[in-house]
This record gives sequence, structure tokens and C-alpha cells, in this order.
Amino acid sequence: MSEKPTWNETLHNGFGQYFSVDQPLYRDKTDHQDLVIFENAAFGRIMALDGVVQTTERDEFIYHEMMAHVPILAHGAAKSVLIIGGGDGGMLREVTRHPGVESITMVEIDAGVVSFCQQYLPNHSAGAYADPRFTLVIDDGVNFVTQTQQKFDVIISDCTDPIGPGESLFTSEFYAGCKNALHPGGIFVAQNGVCFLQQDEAVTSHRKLSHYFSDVSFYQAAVPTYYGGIMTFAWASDNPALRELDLPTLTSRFAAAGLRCRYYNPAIHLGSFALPQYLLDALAPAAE
Ligand code: AG3
Repeated sequence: MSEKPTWNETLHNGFGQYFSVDQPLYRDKTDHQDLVIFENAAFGRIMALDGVVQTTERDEFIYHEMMAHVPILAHGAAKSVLIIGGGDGGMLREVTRHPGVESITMVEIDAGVVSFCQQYLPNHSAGAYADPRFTLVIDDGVNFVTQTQQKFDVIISDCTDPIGPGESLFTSEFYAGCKNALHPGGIFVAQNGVCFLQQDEAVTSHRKLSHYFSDVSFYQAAVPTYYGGIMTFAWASDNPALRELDLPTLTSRFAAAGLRCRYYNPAIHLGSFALPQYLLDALAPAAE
């Protein structure tokens, strides 16, 4: 029997997922990370960094739509958006779909990820790098948010897990910088892993963010290749009303933006703030 080579994810101890490598496309160590891109029959092109799936052609829309449209539509008048990480271009693509957004800055530490993904995952950025509202900065995210004089309405931390270079994007220093780089009324969101398997990360992020923001919570979506159940996205602002908008308000903002999505809709937005009881219980002591 001939077996296809497989790629195994190494994120969780004693448990994980594998993909057949139907066609290897790229493998290299960049200055910062070990990057692979390959073709898989079930999920299309897959990009992984340091043994962890970052994005796949088939299910990336769920993650990118939820991290872009939930905060931007909740804000209601976002003009400036900062993406931290996001080197595959998928987040940028979704942010550019908002006609009301006037400037988009993306701060990616690894220029290699940006160029390899433009070459091998062109449908992620889908031309968004040419948007006249866009500025690319190759820099460390912590460095950028602590140094910049600019202010943003929405900050999206499209980071890796807190392993390797991405670890700095889960520190108090980074969260303080983000708070400082937000306009009043601004919203910060961040990828926070799958809470069933990475509950400690959610608890830690919640505790750290609560030092800088008066309203800290999570919202969620199930992304199949972020294996192990729902992914939680950290949510931080100073206004609890921003995550309690009603359906008519969200529906009219969604219509005004002229978006057509494959995962996001106003009812999904509303429901995504409902969290499982085990997570709420784990967060409760941290909130005291
Ligand atoms: N970065 C988030 C990948 C997180 C995977 N983590 C996990 N399975 N726990 C995605 C980059 C997409 N733009």
C-alpha cells in the first residue's frame, strides 16, 4: 500500500490532527519561523508555522470574517484599523471590504510570510495589498504599539499561539501598548486559541487585559482546522454596550457596509458573545 506523506500538528500534547501532503509547495525556515505551505485534498492550501496550522484555503473565511467584521461593525464608525500579524493577507482582505474604513495599517514581524503567502496563497489577500488605504510595516508588534503616536479605532491581533515570536503578543506590555494606541471608544480583539484545550491562555489574557480595559470578554467561532472545539477571540474595550448591540442595529450596519459573507451575519455576531459555562466559571475568579 502506498501512503502519502502526512504533516502532523504538534500544538497539543498527546492529541492532534494530521493532513496528507498531496503536494508540497514550500518549506523553509525564515529568520523567525519554520514555514510550510502544502496542498491537501480536504482543505486546499495549508500554511503552518512552527508545527501549528495558521490558515487553510477552505476554512479561513470563518476566522477572518469574525475577527474583522465583529469589531468593525460593533464600533459602528471605525475609520482606522490596525492589524498586528496577519501576514497571509486574509485579515487585510476582510478589513478592506468596509467602505467606511479610511486607513489600514498592518504590522507583521516576518516579511517572509507576507511574500510567500502572496505567492502561494494569493486568494487570501485577493489583491488587498494594492488598496490605497493600506500601509505595511515590517516590525515587531509590541515595538510598534508602544512607540507609535498614531491612534486606531480597531486593533486586530491576528497572532500565532503564545509560542515562539508570537508570545510577545500575549504580554501586558503589548496590551498596554494597544490600549494606548486606541482612540476613546476603540476595540481590541485577539486570537486566543481553542478554549477547551487552551483554557489557561484565555484566563491569562483575560486577567492581563483587565488591567488596561474596563470591559474584557471573549467571543467565539468554530474553525475546523483550529482543532479541538470553539476558538475564542479576546475582546477588550471600555464600553460594555459595544458587545451588547441589538440585532436591528447590527443588521442595519451590516446592510450599510454592503457586505456579503460566508460565515458572518448579524445573528452569528450576536450569538458569538455567548460563552460556555466552563469558560465563564474559569474566568470568574480572574475578574474579581
Ligand atoms: N493565526 C491563528 C492560528 C492559531 C491556531 N491556534 C490554534 N489552533 N490553537 C491565524 C493566522 C490567520 N491569518
